[in-house]
Amino acid sequence: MTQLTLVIGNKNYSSWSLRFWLLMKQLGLKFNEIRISLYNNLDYASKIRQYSPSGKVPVLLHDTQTVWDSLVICEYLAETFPALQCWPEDKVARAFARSISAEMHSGFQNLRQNMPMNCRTKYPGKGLAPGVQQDIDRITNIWQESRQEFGNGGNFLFGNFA
Ligand SMILES: N[C@@H](CCC(=O)N[C@@H](CS)C(=O)NCC(=O)O)C(=O)O
Repeated sequence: MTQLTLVIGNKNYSSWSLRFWLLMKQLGLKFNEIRISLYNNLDYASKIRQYSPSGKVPVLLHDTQTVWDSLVICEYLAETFPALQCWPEDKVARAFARSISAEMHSGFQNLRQNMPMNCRTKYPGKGLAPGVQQDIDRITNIWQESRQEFGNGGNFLFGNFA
């Protein structure tokens, strides 16, 4: 019997955390959740370090294995549970999905810095610093292209979720 635990921050403020919680829920995986409240107390960093060598969340604990950094967690889940289809089945769609995921993982710094996530509220126009609109335009473009090229089979960017 394998034990999966996802260590995350606050789902409202940490998009890194929310993404993996959503993915694992959507895949129907049974997992424990350890939630660490980020930034609002002094010892959150040492709590994260109990689980994460990088000092960042998300972290996946699978039996004795520790897996950190979003894209690697995604690849690990895909390898460990191949029947769940973490990535699109079609090779061309899969390459596109991996490309935009990597682009998201390493990019959009202007947007990240100036418009941090907070799902509970709206601040229209706040944080529209130089470069932010270009990031937003690129994301819109990614979504449109994904839907147009690969979205026929369902309502997600690549059609059906899995
Ligand atoms: N490259 C990492 C980045 C993760 C990341 O930046 N996580 C933030 C969550 S908002 C974090 O752990 N911040 C805590 C800190 O920097 O002290 C990944 O892809 O998982």
